Amino acid sequence: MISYNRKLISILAWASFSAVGGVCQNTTTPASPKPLVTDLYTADPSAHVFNGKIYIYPSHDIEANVPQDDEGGHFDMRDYHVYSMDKIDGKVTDHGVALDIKDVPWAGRQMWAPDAAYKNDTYYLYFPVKDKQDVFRIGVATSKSPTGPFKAEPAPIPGSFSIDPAVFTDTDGTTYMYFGGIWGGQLQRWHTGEYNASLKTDLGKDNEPALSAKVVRMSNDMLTFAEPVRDVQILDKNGKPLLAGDHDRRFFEGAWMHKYQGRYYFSYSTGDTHFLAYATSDSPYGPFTYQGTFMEPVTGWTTHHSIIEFKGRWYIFYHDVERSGKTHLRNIKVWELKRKPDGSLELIKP
Ligand code: FUB
Repeated sequence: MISYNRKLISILAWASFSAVGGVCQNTTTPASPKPLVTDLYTADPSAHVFNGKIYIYPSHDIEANVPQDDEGGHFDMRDYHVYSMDKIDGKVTDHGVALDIKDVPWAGRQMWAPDAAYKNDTYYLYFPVKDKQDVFRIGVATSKSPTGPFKAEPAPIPGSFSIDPAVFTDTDGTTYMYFGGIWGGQLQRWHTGEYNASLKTDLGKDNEPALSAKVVRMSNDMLTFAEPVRDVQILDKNGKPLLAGDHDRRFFEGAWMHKYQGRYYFSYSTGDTHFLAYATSDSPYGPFTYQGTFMEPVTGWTTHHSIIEFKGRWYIFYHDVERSGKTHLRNIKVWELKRKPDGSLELIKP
């Protein structure tokens, strides 16, 4: 019920925002956050700066006529497009289909939120998709161009599971993958290390530590994990792990990592409470200390973002459902991310 009230407030706030035509923040962001793509539905935008240009790797939402359920069956996507922008309020170029599910030999259904990385003179596209047994795995595909087309490896990354890969290369050149998502993202099904298909949402143990996102160092070839995956532990200010029942703060899905002035910022969606939250650490492995919400709910159920620095300013790419009003037909947007002098993130009220 709490979550429905919040969504209602968010929708009313959004309606009044739209009615007055939005607000003007400054000259480097658009006058109001408009959908960046209007001919397709796009979501989960992972943005990167490669060779001085912004590239966006989103999900490509489609109307597949699958009924909505708590496991996200209605998100039945089948390919990826890559987009580029020379500047933040500039033209958005669609580079066409970068990877199609029919070209991933092990894939079954549901191509969800991807991410990309550059190393070894190669671009890597990381993507979660259910295998033919309906278990989410993370695949990797390569290209010599940031816009693809990408060629998928013949099998998922060994030892990978769940969804929402976010790949971060540290200032020392080491690359890490953060991943995971509960409920439809299946993270809870792996909590013993073995897959248990009967766990549909979470573990139902509200007073125990929340399920954690995962982090793993990538091998130099970027195609495999270099070590066993670890938990991304999020602690409160007293050093206690966030609890599973703490739906306003605990990790749900949509991890992202960025580094600012030597600190690691782990940001994520709280899922059923629809916030974007963040936690910080001195290490890419954590433990991370919870810092707060930095974006209030958008329209639509899901909340998924990425954060980049471009020409000395920071931006958040995210999605809402302005164009369709439907949870599974989303549109990506960009907005400036502001910080307080101590590095903490200012709250965005969409
Ligand atoms: O796009 C499908 C799923 O919805 C993503 O993987 C989640 O992060 C949520 O945005």
